[in-house]
Amino acid sequence: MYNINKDLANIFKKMAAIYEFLDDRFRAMAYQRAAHIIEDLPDDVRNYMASGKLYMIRGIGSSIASKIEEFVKTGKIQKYEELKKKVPEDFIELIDLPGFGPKTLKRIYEELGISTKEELIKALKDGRIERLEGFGPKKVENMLKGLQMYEISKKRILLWEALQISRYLVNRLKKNLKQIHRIEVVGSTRRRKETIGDLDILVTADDKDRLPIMDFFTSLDEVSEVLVKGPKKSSVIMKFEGKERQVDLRIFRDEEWGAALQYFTGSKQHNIHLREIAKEKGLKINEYGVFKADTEEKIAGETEESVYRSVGLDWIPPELREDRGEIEAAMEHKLPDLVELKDIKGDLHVHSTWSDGTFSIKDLVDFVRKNYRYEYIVITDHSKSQRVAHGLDENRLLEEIKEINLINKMAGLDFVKKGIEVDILLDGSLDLSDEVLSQLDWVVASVHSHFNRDNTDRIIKAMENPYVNAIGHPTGRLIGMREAYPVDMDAVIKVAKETGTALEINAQPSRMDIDEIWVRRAVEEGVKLVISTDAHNTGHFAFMEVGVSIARRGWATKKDILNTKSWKEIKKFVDAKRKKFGVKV
Ligand code: DGT
Ligand code: CA
Ligand code: CA
Ligand code: ZN
Repeated sequence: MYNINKDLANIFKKMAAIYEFLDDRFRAMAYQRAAHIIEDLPDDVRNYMASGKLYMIRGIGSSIASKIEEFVKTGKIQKYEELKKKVPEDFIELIDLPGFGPKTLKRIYEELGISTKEELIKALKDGRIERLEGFGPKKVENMLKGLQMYEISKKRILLWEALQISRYLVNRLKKNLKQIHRIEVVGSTRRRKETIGDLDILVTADDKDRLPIMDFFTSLDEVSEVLVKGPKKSSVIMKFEGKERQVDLRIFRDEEWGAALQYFTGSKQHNIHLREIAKEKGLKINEYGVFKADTEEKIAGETEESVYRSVGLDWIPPELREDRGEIEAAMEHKLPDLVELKDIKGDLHVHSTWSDGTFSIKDLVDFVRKNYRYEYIVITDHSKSQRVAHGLDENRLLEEIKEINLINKMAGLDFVKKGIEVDILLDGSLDLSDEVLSQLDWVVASVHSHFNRDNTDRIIKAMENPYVNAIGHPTGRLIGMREAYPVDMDAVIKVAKETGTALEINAQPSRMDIDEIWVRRAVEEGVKLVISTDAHNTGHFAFMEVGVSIARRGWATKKDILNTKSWKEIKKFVDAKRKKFGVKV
């Protein structure tokens, strides 16, 4: 079944915001905390319920646990329905947007008598809100931007979410419909774009089985509306995590599989270019196959390879199909040998309970050793200026180093590496001394403040520190929430190369930072990249998959990604930088 923790967490966040609006700080905090705990649970709450452990989750009181139970059983929380009636209806969707929030909305409601989204937008634009005490033009600009990003994010979901939904649907269809011969998710999800519009699923089956398949698909629990229902194509609206998604299902014959797969994977630009090439060769490509233009004779279509081969191309990995030079490369047999998930040997950015992670180092190690074939992980907790994240000062970091040494010693391994995610301060200096940084195996430096200013100089200065090995989430964007801060990435890439510093591809689903465009530029410039999950709990290690997708979409090969290498090689990278700067290795 589809994991419902996120749905629940979203409801609890809304409840927290409403309580805040109603000046009930105590309950607001309790629900906020519950939302975070549920988001971070490694397992679906229904499994906790089934095994009788729901009332034992740390930090969840019995009143909240009973609401979880109610939600699982009825799909609703009565208390939430009651609370919603106590604030203006339109505020429910706005109340947790960046720049809005319960306090802001409350003042707008009380001081201007505004209670609808329409009036609110009008007041943002005509200066009424700007004139409220403590608001001003900057705040209003941020609110309008927040609203705009929210409207966009409603239309597209994150790749990670699309993959979870797709896999859930594919499993349901496969399990219940033995008539299905082949099934694949196509469209932008198969190309692993960072955000996804609608979901496209392709299957093959015998003609007589088409209708029963469509009957099953259009009557799934999650379907809220059937847009089109036919024997070849159906489109429905499904509801996941409170968001509406369109899902298209198309049925083809087995002999058409490759052509349909190719056509519906897209992208549109890639397909257009491919068909131009076919035309020059006197061929015609459509979703049913490749045909001779004059005689209509079918010459390919059962496999995707056959479609590409028919026009003289190598098979092209879906991640590259954006018409950005991949067709030319396939023609010359020069496609890059893209990095794969199985090449990854470890994770270089992991948080533990020493800062804001959910699990102890010991638990993280046990989990990773059990579930992944990694050779190492690096614990990189936050440094001291991240107060809300319980960032480490020099003394606590030294304590953490001791604990790591002990864990390694007891296991007779050298699996856990000592690291830090050190804050880059406003002037580009770091938040911990070189003395202590020099004792670490790996240092990630990140910007976590002053998102409005140009951060180029700050990041460059950090890269000039001999102990900094990677820049974490280099552009600071949060998809659908916060744009990248101003930063000259070309300059950053240049200095990364000169100093021997790696750039991070942060695999957190809403970060995907750096993006595919900058990955490709870094690869072209010969800058080393790392793919890191920035894990704050054990469930996050799985994000590596989408990090690898971004790398692949940026044409990265195994040799471009440092964490495809053994620790010995990574140490060489670290030592080379220290030598270059003339400090002790
Ligand atoms: P999305 O849904 O906005 O994230 O992006 P896609 O790429 O999944 O786009 P979608 O769902 O409209 O169509 C899926 C694929 O089907 C698309 O990548 C290429 C193919 N396709 C759909 N409609 C057309 C069309 O009118 N012309 C061409 N050439 N291809 C199409
Ligand atoms: Ca699509
Ligand atoms: Ca579609
Ligand atoms: Zn960070």
